[in-house]
Amino acid sequence: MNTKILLASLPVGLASILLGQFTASAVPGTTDEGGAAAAGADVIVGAIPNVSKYGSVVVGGRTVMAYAIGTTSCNIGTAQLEWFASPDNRHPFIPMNAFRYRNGRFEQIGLSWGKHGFTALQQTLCGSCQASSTGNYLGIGCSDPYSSSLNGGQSGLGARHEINAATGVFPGSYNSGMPGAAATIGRRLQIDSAFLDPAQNSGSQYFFEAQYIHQQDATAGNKMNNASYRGFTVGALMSGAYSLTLTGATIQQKPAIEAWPLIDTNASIANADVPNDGRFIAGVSVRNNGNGTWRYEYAVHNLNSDRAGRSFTVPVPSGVSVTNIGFKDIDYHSGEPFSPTDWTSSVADGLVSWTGGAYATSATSNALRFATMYNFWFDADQPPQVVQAAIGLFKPGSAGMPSSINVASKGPSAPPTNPADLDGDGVVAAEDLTILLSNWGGSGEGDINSDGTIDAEDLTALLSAWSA
Ligand SMILES: [Ca+2]
Ligand SMILES: [Ca+2]
Ligand SMILES: [Ca+2]
Ligand SMILES: [Ca+2]
Repeated sequence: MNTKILLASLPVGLASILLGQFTASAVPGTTDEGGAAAAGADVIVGAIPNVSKYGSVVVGGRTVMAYAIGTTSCNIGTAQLEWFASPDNRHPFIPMNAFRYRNGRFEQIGLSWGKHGFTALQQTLCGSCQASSTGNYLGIGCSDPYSSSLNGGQSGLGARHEINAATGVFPGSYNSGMPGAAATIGRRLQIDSAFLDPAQNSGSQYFFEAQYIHQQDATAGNKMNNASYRGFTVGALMSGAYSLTLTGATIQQKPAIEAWPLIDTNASIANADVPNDGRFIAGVSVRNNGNGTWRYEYAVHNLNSDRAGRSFTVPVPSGVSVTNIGFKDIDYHSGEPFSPTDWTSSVADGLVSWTGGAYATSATSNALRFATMYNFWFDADQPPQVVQAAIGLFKPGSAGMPSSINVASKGPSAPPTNPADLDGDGVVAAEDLTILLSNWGGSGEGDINSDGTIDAEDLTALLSAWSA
């Protein structure tokens, strides 16, 4: 009998005592607009208390290590939260993720299928609890613990592709047509050993993230605060997998990408909400390479958009040299139907773009789906300025809905203009000389050295800047 089932069979007060309840301060919820909590049920992840490891399996030459994290949820809303076990679909779906910050890049390094919740206990992690009399509801103010070993139970993990994270709606009976779980790593939070190996990861910082997806919470307008994160460190290799140790407090109601600006002073993030859908969060960090180029690093996290992302574009003014374009996604596993094919990049029409397959071609093309983060980067020979980047959407929206959304970001600024290029056409040539001579002896256009007179000095400057 596992802890959850044991505790569920006990009176509420006794169960809390047996759990040795850790405490956390109650945190008010926020609406999608950041104001006071909306009325209705409002689930959050109150704590990520523990981690389980399950060894590793070599897959295609990669050593894949398997983990699970515990999640204690809280209902910080004003109504009881439905918690009916499958085949009823009124329960939370709980995907788990892992991230790494290394050399200026904040990236996803692992994902699991999602735990389908069953039976709510009525505990007090987030404050006083108005307990429900049954496990079919999480009472107002109450918390419910899922240990890491429970969240790692393979039979309780459901495929992500069945989930609409924007509405929180999914089939009550999960994993229809899906293969059984592979030994050790199947369906669990899988991380390639190379992402963890201390010998290859000097200076890396790591974070776990868990999210509760729930239709009642979404309907109430309370779905933007459903992810929380917590740091971890990597220890010794034991029994086939690195030991991972949780560090610091769980940061409630924030996805892991929120850690990026806290650990990288060059980084900033911004939300991009898709009307009638969900939220993307896009981060950018720009650093001077010290050789006349700047590295532009982007991370785009899909919190709960069902339409998903199909492209990412950053404006690039003419004359900017873009090199070293890169892309990194996170591949699904354990039989999820999604393509792993990397997006392709291009520089054209004043944009650097990354694009994946079209929904019209295949509904299982590689898209930036909920609870995943993709990375994009390039070098440019100009320093940053504030720009609007754009996320192109994968699934078509209903009538009147946009096909892409903008998000505040940074991109290369325009190259400085040559003061001798008087007509601004990019070259110093006869047209510029004509302008200078026609204004000779006067001032204004043609006064290249800005001394108030158009004279021989300006002619010399123009001729010395003459385009080959
Ligand atoms: Ca919520
Ligand atoms: Ca891929
Ligand atoms: Ca010119
Ligand atoms: Ca002059």
